Amino acid sequence: MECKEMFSLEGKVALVTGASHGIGFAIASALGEAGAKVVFNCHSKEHLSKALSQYRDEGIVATGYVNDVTDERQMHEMIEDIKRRFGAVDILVNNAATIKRLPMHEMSLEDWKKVIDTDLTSAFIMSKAVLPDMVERRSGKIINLCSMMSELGRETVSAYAAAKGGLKMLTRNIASEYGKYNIQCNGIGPGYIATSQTAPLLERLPDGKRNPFDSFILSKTPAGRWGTPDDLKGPAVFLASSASDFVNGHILYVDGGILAYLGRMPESE
Ligand code: GCO
Repeated sequence: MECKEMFSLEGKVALVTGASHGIGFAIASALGEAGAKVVFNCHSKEHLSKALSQYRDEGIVATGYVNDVTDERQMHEMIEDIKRRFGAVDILVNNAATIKRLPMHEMSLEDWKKVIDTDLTSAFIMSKAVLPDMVERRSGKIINLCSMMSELGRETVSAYAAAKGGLKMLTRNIASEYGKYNIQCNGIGPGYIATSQTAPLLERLPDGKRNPFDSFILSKTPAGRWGTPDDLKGPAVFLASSASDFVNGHILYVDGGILAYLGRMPESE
């Protein structure tokens, strides 16, 4: 198969959860630009209408749903509706996520469960819903949005790290259990990407000085910059396309080199 054809998603139905903005929006746009029919969901009508016009501005004819990614009934209804309108889902991107930054001993069980349900259980719900058709067709791609926190911990993100660590192993288990049906399940592990989710970490201090976390990430990233959602577009098309048909159970870290790097020495005083 020629390389150009290998990376084409023409004729494929791609569903990206939580894709009204940020990383999900960039990934869904990339899959659309590569030829896929883009379908996405989000949790509010406001986000939906804003996202649809932004997809239109990018020349992408996207179809959006407003629902709750942790509600199995709603997810099955959406998958069945997609199947009726466009055909079975060929590419599922489990991107929907939330984060709660609190010291663990201050985190409520409710906060913990909301993060685990949104970031991990939703991937189980969505993957379980699309797998029967993928098995029947002996073809399918599932991409799970993992994280630096699939490998590393840090203060205040216990629930998120547990969810993203679990998502890494769910990725490997789906790959192990369904690889024989020519279904590939891989993960994308973004580094520190400038989005609304990380905005608090980048916010300037009241005196205008650079946020210490911002400086810290720059010192830990060989690329010397934060990533942007566009940095994830190419890796997503790769994992969604035939170019990755023999890649399975792999977490592709798109992190500017953070996981490889001990960190830049502070300037001597
Ligand atoms: C944090 C950040 C990270 C990033 C991303 C890194 O609080 O440390 O939110 O979790 O969002 O997941 O891969």
